[in-house]
Amino acid sequence: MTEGTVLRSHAGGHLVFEPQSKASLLCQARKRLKKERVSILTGDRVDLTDVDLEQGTAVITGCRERWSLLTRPPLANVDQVVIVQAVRQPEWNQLWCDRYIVHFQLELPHAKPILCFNKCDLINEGQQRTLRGIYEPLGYEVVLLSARTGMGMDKLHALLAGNITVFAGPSGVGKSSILNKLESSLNLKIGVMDNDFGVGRQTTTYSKLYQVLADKFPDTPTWVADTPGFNLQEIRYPVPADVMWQFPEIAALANDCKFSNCLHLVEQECAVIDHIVEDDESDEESEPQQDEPGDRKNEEREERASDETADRQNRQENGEAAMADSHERQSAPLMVARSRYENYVLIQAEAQEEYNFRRTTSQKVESHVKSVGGKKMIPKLADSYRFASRRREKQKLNPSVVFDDELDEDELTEAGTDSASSDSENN
Ligand SMILES: Nc1nc2c(ncn2[C@@H]2O[C@H](COP(=O)(O)OP(=O)(O)OP(=O)(O)O)[C@@H](O)[C@H]2O)c(=O)[nH]1
Ligand SMILES: [Mg+2]
Repeated sequence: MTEGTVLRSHAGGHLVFEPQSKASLLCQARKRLKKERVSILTGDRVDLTDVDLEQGTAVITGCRERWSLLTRPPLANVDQVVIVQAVRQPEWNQLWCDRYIVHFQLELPHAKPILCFNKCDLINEGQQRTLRGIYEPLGYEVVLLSARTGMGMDKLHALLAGNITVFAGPSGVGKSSILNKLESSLNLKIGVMDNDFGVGRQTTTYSKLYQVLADKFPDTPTWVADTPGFNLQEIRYPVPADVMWQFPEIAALANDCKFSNCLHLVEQECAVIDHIVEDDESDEESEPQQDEPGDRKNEEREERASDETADRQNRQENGEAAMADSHERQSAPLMVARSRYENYVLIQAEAQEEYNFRRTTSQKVESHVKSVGGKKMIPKLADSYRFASRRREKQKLNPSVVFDDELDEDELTEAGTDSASSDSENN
């Protein structure tokens, strides 16, 4: 019996990589596994028997324990995730970037996500430095990449070696293009941008593991998975009180707040709110490479940049902490960039909404539903709308029995004093 890795899983069977022969086999699972409802997912390590290399088939007899599980898309045994964001086309959206980070930190708590900013051929060095400056000081691995020019590919190779890595990110950011650049033989379908909306077209629709860099790292197979983009409903949120732990800079300050249950939104003497600093706008100081001269947006940007520089000088003169460049930020003590804080507030609100929704539809409420006559389920009504039980009705017939819930407050106190006085009389 040998062990294999499931490369793709669907209703018709499973494509499994067998490491000794380095062959991909088409496998069916034993009926027993289906009866036991063992679900076999892409990335699962499975036991194989009846391996027929000529036919390229085998039978799956068991599924090994998983060390991680991504739920959306369903992928087992993932080591790390590369969150791909486009810096342009579609325009970079920091809120979505932070949502993806939160989602994958929850999905893969043992591995910090790698942030990959693609299409860097469309921005200048100053803007690249700014992106780096936002996330590197927080402990994230940042890769500035261009699938078109090949920029940053060597760094990505080193990070992928020997791991199972998932590439995730919104549609159209260039996930499939990056994988094609890693291994040209993959020939993944590349989408074109929907120019009316400035977004991708969901070209990738399923998850599959691909082997890449086999010539660079022949001893340790390196696997990657391309995934479709997410929408807002698919993003995972922690309970509201735990959102802060997904933002490393906020988590670092959280213990200094006056109240231990501080959510860092409006509370008094909140260490997080006290340490908010304005964003580094250094990228705005130089012109982007590909923008047309005389662009109104750029003029506005220039104006804003000069205002910001003056403002920053003022702040520095006033002795306030300001993040002038990423180096300063790295050595700076605890602080929270305003844009990150604003995203924290929004994600906190979304988590609260999700939490409230779950509370109203959770198992606890469903458990208020009782089954009648086997299958039929009827909702349990609140006490005031329910008929009294027969036993209770019978007891009610006995006038000497008075139920506490039938007395109002005054009567209750009276009943209490009466019984107390009768007790003392008896004594
Ligand atoms: N300028 C530039 N364009 C790129 C780069 N990488 C990808 N693109 C373009 O971006 C578009 C979308 O690329 P895809 O690789 O299909 O994007 P995707 O993230 O796989 O999209 P989905 O499969 O829909 O999730 C294509 O038109 C690519 O040519 C890059 O580094 N620079
Ligand atoms: Mg794709």
